[in-house]
Amino acid sequence: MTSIANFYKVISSYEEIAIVVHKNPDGDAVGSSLALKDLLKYFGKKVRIYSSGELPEMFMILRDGYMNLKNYSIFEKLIFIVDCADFSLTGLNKDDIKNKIIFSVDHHNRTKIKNISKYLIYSEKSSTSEIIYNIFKYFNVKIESKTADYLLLGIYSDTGGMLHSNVNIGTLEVVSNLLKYGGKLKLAMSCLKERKKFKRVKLWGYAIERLKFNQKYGILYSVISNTELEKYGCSKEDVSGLVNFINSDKNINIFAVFICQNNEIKGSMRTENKLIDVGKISEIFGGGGHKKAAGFMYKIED
Ligand SMILES: [Mn+2]
Repeated sequence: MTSIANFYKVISSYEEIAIVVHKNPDGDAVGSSLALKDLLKYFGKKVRIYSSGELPEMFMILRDGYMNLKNYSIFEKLIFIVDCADFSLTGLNKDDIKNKIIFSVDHHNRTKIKNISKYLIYSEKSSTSEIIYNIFKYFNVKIESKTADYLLLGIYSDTGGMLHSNVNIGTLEVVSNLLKYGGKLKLAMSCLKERKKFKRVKLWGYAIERLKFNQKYGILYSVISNTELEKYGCSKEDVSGLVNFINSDKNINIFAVFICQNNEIKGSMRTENKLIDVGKISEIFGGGGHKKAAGFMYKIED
């Protein structure tokens, strides 16, 4: 692993730097990429953020900061990838990364670090945004209020509004400091509120109604198919967050949501049971994540 101390050494040889967020980024990917851009700009770098596809609707007000990889190609020699455990989700192809340095900043545990030459991975952190905060602190860079807003968006998004068990005293300290630096929760709140659009609430209602409990293994799960997504005018991104919502009853071992679309199964799993590692289970299906929260995208071969 690259140390935070070496972070500056790595970036010092590059004038132009790219940041890439994965497909359908969540609040942490968005928040950490925007904050990292501010940090690199502070060090005098020219920075562009690329995304694989359009940003989800809930981040509409931030869309201008992103360049769609469909329309632009990456020429920068140093590419940061934030909050992305699965390289294939970046949308980067072989030519994009040929002779480039790929630098991953992340809090997802992983076994594969294919294509990545530098990395700062702290799986004990609540979010990638918290790691970016630490880099600001290490180099004593002032966090402007706008940057604090981005970091708060990331932390709030990954902790379900400070309700998940990945929140610890360190996370609270970071949030408290960000508020001190003039950060507001307004951005985080308005993005997260967007999720409660009528069509999405209807789809969630359907999925909750259809929850099934497997007594033998203690798994609570719901399966959503293409037909339902179409019926409610939703895409699979609209389901994101549902698994956190149903994660409640401590007598249940695993909470899971599966989306079956065409020849793909997207699974999201959560657990609060210390003896279970949903990250390992996800790995079986080519995914990854943490002990408590993980997901996969499984392609059914013909
Ligand atoms: Mn994250």
